[in-house]
Amino acid sequence: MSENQTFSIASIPGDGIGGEVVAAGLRVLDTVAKLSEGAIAFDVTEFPWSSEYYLEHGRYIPEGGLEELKAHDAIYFGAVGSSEVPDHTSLWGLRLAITQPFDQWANIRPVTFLPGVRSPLRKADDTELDWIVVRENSEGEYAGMGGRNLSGRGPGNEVALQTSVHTEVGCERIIRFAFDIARSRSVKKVSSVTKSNAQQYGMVLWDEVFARVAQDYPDVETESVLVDAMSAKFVLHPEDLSVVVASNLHADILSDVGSALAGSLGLAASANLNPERRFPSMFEPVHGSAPDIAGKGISNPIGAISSAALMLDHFGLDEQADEVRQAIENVTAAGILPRDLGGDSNTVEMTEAIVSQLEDIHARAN
Ligand code: GGG
Repeated sequence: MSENQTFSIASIPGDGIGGEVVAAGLRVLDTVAKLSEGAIAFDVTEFPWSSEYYLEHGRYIPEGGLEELKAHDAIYFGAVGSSEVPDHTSLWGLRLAITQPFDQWANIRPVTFLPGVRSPLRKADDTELDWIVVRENSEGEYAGMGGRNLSGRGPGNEVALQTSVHTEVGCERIIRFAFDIARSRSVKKVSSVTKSNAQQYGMVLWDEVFARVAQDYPDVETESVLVDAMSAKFVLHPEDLSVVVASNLHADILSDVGSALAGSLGLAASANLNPERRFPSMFEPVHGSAPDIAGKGISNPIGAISSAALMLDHFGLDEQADEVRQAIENVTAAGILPRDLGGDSNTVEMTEAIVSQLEDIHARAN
């Protein structure tokens, strides 16, 4: 590794438990920097953009805010969602206001089964399960196209349109991205998910692009599965999965099912990538702001810490990323678990246990 690499990170804790899980991830990154003995540094700038900020200023991201973010190597995001702001206002005001203009078109969401964590799937007891959901992150059902109209119909007869947009370019880039990931895995398989029997335009286009792109990857096994059948497959035959590529909405739902099967939504990590690196990519736990437990210090930091490991991968710090993932595995294998996984460790105790494992792993390797 070259000496003195400094990575600038924009941190946006956001709402609810976002603050505590982002603090946990930054504590782990601090440890990675300390263990590198000066070779790596993370220069973190915190942005206070949240629902509280919105209620005070009338917007989530101030004028010029995206320009400020653009100057960073990566964004580390917590969560957005508050009982005081409609969910569609907060999602479009903060998370989508970053992912869409920064063209973070690939959202990867690994489904990871950790040792010591009980899965609701009996099969997980004796079968190696590990797959990755690749979410189209720029268009589809999240295109924001549509409208509402009451005119000429009167109260009780309103009409609303919510239009999905699937472009050939958008389908092709995410499908190729999924195939490239599949090639790097031991099981070289891509499962494409649509609902093209019912949605005969956009999702048929997706299926056709999938079939065409697949011809360029003869070494990768493929299947096309309807989203309802794929939901059943997640539960009944998850051992058949390696890379699952789906539209914005379908992949969002499927990845929640996947992380619940792995034990909890609190475990799930994600990376919103701009693969061309024209804009910073954004790393965030899949979970939301969890207002029911916010402020109690008991949230599960594993999703956020695993997302920080994905950020390390993005920086080319593969060894450090693997050490963080190993530290998490060692902690759960030792039975140190947060509340959502049936344990009694709080956020800080979980984080310190992971930090301590990271130090041990690093010391043994060096
Ligand atoms: N950390 C992820 C987060 O806060 N997500 C909020 C949310 O409601 N996401 C829904 C979505 O992105 O589709």
